[in-house]
Amino acid sequence: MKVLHTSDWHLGQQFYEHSRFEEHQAFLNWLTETLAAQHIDLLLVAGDIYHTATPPASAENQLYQFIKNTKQRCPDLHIVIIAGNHDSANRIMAAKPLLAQFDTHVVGRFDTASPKDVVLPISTKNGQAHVVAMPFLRSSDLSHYNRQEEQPLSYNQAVALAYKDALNAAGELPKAPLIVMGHLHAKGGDISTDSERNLVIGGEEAISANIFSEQADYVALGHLHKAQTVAKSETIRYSGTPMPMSFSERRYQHQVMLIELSDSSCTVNPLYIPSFCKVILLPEKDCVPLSELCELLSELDLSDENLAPYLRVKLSAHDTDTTFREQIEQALAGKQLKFCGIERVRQERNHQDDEQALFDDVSQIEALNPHSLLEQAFANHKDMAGQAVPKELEDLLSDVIDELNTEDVL
Ligand SMILES: [Mn+2]
Repeated sequence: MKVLHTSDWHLGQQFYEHSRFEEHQAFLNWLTETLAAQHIDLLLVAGDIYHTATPPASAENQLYQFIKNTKQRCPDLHIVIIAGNHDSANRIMAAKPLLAQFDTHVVGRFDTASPKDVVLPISTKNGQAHVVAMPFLRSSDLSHYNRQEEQPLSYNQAVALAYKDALNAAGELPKAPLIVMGHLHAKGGDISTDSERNLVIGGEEAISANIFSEQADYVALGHLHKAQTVAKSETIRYSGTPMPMSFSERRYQHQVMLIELSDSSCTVNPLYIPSFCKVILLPEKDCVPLSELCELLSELDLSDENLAPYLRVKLSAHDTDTTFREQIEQALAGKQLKFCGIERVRQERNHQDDEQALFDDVSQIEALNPHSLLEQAFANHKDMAGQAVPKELEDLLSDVIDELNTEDVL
């Protein structure tokens, strides 16, 4: 049985105020072709179908057209869709009876009183599987658990309980390969620098991968935008978004996961998604003088691009020519572009580790702040516990950091 796992489409999203409709359409067309070419039996979409709880009608239309077209091309295909934190559970569920006619199963909400509702026995022409289709869990979905316990459960504990109940319900069914779907931040996942910053700070809401059970043959996750394995397991994966969600992802290859499941084995391989709409940042590295920047812009050759690329421009804040906007506009005149603004850069970063820094883990960056490290060192030292860091020492550290900054070492 062949399964394809994708997530975080964010249909209806705008990128710097530009509609992504055409880009989404190009992806969906590619997906339909890929599902047909790869003879896929089951498509899993692990949440965040839409970008907002009230997507534009065009985005909903796009999803339904995709399902209709794809079922025409691949009549035997089954589809499972779960709601993510961006989706409205009710809206996703509204079309459930109609979508069922297209072998498309949608799960918007988890009900603690009926965990079996998220367990879907899927029977394809090349085999069967049970899918635990767990949507994004809001605290309010889990409040019933708290009424049963003496001690209130943490969010993470309640989520673990929800998965346990659903997996138990799946365990009561006749034996078949088990797939678990979820939309959450599982422990160990990397965070993309810009586009998910507001999701989780310092990994506080990250949930241990243990909750998915050893019984699961494959765990299809959504929520994090970079494709990755979780807890070093080849079969617990985020597929990531199909397209860049920020300029930091401009050189990253987006992907979907292709899973081959049998009674005894599970192999997973990524399939790379073509870039349908280029994301360009100029200059790529350090800022250059305005005249040089304008030259770079005039030289941009976009004749090979199907869809107008996104372009963002960097200019040093020290460049004080007040006509910079006009000059940049002039350099771009007549070019088919989606302009995403001019970034005034105060301080150049060190670009040595640019590739590496693409998806820096926010918690790691926070942990490496020298001042908080100093505070921690004080708090942890047996002789100084409870004492504040002396001001002289703080100042000394600031001086050293400033010095290193001017030498461009940090
Ligand atoms: Mn999400």
